[in-house]
Amino acid sequence: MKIAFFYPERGYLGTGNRSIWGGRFYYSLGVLAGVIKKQGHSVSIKGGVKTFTMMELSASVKREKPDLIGISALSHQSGSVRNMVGKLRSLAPGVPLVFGGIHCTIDPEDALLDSGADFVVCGEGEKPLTELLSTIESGKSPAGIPGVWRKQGTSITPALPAELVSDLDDLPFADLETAHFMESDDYRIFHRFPILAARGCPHSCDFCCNSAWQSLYGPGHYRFRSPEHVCDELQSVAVIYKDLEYIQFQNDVFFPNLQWLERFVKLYRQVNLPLSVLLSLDMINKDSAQLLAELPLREVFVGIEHGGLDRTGKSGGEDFAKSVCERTRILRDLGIRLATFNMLGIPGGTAGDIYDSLLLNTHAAPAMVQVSYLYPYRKTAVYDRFSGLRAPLSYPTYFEGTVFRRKHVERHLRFYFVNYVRLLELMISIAEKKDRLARILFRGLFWPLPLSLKRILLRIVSAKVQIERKVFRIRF
Ligand code: B12
Ligand code: SF4
Repeated sequence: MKIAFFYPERGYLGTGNRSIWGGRFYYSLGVLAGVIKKQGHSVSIKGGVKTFTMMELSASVKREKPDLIGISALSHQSGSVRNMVGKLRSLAPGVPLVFGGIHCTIDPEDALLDSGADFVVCGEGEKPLTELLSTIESGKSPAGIPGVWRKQGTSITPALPAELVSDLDDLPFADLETAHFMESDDYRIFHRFPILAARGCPHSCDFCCNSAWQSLYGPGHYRFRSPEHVCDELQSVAVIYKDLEYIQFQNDVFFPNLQWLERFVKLYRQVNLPLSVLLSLDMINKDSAQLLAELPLREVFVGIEHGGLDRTGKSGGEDFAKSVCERTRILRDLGIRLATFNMLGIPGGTAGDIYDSLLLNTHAAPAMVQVSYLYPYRKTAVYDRFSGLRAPLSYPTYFEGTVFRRKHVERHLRFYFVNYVRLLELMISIAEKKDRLARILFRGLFWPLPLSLKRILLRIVSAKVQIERKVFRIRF
């Protein structure tokens, strides 16, 4: 069968719907394509690494004449999916339309009703999609396949959760050609290869959709590939793409335990490209850091997020602050470059929380920070807790339904958001120089002053303090 995948990437939509970036490589879609190909089908992917217009979509469907159309999307692209489904119906009447991805996993019924697709896959796509294709190919009725929700007219047939891939080493490497890796910004601009060595995450942060995976599958959803499988893939990629500058591990927790890390460190010598990894603070101790230091690390990302709140959204208090200081120091002492994730806009958050976040960052002394808005995704704890902030069903931007849309809060929080990195640089410099007057003036920026006064104060502090250490801001 001929399968055409569409991923309606619209770029990262900033304020005023301006596209800030686009063109990211979607590793898991590359794997899904590989699985389908192995089953003997031909596969094409459009989107993801490059946006496409409706005209391009039409031309592609007319040219390829697919037997089944698959659509993948995050929640923010769900509006585009609805428009696409309408168009695809007239372009390819009778061709089954299957929608999958995290948006469908969170709420399959809603995704089915809202998109108008024939099928929605809830959970991991490999097993349900291969089974669906075999069933359609053999002319049987596609009923009762775990993970595959179906819509016929107005009636919806729910399904049991899709079966998980129990051993991730059974999956093929991502099909880079089909997923157009060479056209992605990851390759063209950043010269990096993004990879996932794991699926799932052991934690359950209030704002994260990981809770949807956990409620479907329980703790078993957190799985790792073997170091051998990961390094084999990286070696084969490095042979083809000789100008790669680094490897970007996108799994939320870089390693599951010390044995895995030890083995990985040995095998990675064959690859030996710089690598960028994500770690949760609790994975950092003297033993793991010693092993990490043997790798050619470019940087280690850790989540500080917001105002010393721990991952359940409660104040982590001194314990959390102490943990940030101690664990980040272990890495710094070994010369490992740090980057932090920061999240602004937690409902109910105050200027004081932002001050605390900056203070924690000052202790961590990162070389880079990534700042993003909290988005209240449905079926997350944050969404349930702050019912006043409910996001609309469709998610046209990254700002609808966030605290930044609330007028009186927005202006003040935006002041800190826009100036966050500058404030951090100032705070680090003031701490290093032990300048008492500058510290008092700086503290004033967090008093309940009118915004115009805060702006003037920021200018005064900036003029007084010479920033000696620049912190790089990652635009996400
Ligand atoms: C790797 C990753 C990225 C990568 C790759 C992007 C991508 N599209 O996944 C990068 C770094 C580019 C990225 C960027 C962003 N990400 Co991101 N990312 C992830 C992460 C950590 C892993 C994704 C993954 O591969 N999971 C494992 C695979 C197995 O799951 P999957 O991707 O859902 O795919 C499976 C099934 O859903 C299904 N499937 C998927 N598509 C299809 C299609 C069909 C037809 C079928 C049948 C099945 C199917 O089969 C797949 C294989 O089993 C997730 C967290 C998570 N736990 O999922 C966040 C996550 C997906 N990201 C998220 C967000 C918000 C973003 C950003 C907006 C950044 C931000 N501001 O937070 C950008 C936007 C990117 C974009 N426009 O595409 C959110 C999405 C929330 C939502 N409800 O939409 C998540 C869930 C994290 C969170 N905050 O909770 N991300
Ligand atoms: S550590 Fe990261 S992936 Fe895991 S639950 Fe928290 S935010 Fe989500």
